[in-house]
Amino acid sequence: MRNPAKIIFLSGIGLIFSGSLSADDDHESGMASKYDYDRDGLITRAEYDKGFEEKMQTKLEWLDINKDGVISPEEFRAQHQKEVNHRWSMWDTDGDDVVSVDAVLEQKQKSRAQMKEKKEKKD
Ligand SMILES: [Ca+2]
Ligand SMILES: [Ca+2]
Repeated sequence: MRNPAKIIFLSGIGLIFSGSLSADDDHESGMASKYDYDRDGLITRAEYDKGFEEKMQTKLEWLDINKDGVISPEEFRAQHQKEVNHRWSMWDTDGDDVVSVDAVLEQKQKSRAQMKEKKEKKD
């Protein structure tokens, strides 16, 4: 039987992560400039639609592990599990299966700084 406290704790971390993503200014500005294909400082509906289509295509290709053009529930689960495991390993650096909220926030700040650095190198 699973420990209900741990499950609640994990879903709380998920909420923190998804909430932080939508409020991440660097992430948002990066996405905005990505959609501005002709670099005129404006995003037309056509540019936005093109960006969305490319993003969906990339996501679908990523999900289709065996490249048969079909995404099975197993592929969907496996790819997302891989993502969850990767994120967890970044947070749980000592491998004790527990992370503090501070560690999650610290990791988020690190990712932000890296993203900003990457963006500045590109510009
Ligand atoms: Ca534009
Ligand atoms: Ca497949």
